[in-house]
Amino acid sequence: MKPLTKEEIKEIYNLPLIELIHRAAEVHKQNFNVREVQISSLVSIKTGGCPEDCAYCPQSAKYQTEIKVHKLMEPEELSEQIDYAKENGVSRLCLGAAWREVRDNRDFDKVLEMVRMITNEGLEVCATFGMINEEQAKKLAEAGLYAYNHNIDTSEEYYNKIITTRDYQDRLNTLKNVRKAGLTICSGGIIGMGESDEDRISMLYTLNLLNPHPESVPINTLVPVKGTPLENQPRVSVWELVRMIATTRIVLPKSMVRLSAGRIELSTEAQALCFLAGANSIFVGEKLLTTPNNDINQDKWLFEVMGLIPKPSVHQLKETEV
Ligand code: SAM
Ligand code: DTB
Ligand code: SF4
Repeated sequence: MKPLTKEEIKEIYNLPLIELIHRAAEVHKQNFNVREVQISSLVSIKTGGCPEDCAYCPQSAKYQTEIKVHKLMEPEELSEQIDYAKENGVSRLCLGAAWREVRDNRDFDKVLEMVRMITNEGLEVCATFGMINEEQAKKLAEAGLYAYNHNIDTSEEYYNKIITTRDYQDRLNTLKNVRKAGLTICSGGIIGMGESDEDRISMLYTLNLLNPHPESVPINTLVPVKGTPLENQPRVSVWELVRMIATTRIVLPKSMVRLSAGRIELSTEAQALCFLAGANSIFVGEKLLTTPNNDINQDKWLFEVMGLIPKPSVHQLKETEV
């Protein structure tokens, strides 16, 4: 697909909201079974103490936050999360580590073991470990990793207001390495960090230049955490979130659009509007990485009311084809 220009994306973004939602819903229906929503859950396998200075992040060692720092988990400790996934229709487990980059050491070997273990259980595994080189991405792919999450977070123009310890190009290089290893890409961003509409448009422009498009695009709203530089940032309105989701759906028509951090602030009606505007993936479970997430029983109720069904993992689909 030919990438859209910034102007074209701007036109979509600025459509009257009702028109925008209708168009997004159409695109959604053309490309997906609208009843299916991918359910993922997160496990923070190494928490806090990160040397980067991402202004939104409670896990940066540069800020005094109330999180519990924890060294890398042992693979055996994952069994509880695997059981939870199986019991709750979760098709993807996303492992998060507060690292600047992956290092070739014993911890990396342990992580490879975790990826093998979860893949063997028929779940898709996604990892978000910071920067990686091509060789490391290949090792993860060989262990069975399905996706790598690495968010571009915001526009190229706004990036250095949020992070100074790495630049935008570092992010894009990691995404290239991930692609070269044959992994699928999960990359999106955060709204509500003080960026302008232009920045949101510019972020979607960058994502749409990736060829192929990222298979998965998380749209997070900032969770302001005490102790971080963004702790007092006002929350974005539901309408801005719906506008962003709908634009993402139209610009990246075949990508899974994930309603990610900040979902706990939304009423069930607001979440329903997000699904209507093209979101088709969520995180479930008590916590995201370090912050609270929605109640699973409420999520189940919402699925029932709207007639949504959990999307099976690629491994489960293969099994049913045999
Ligand atoms: N260290 C790795 C990295 O930065 O790629 C992986 C973990 S990092 C916590 C994953 C993503 O979580 C970030 O890129 C950011 O988009 C999101 N995130 C972190 N803190 C957040 C917050 N307070 N609100 C919303 N999203 C957040
Ligand atoms: C993403 O885009 N959002 C998830 C996942 N990818 C790793 C993480 C959200 C983290 C929110 C803050 C926290 O719980 O620490
Ligand atoms: Fe947080 Fe990841 Fe930034 Fe580290 S690199 S501070 S874990 S977002």
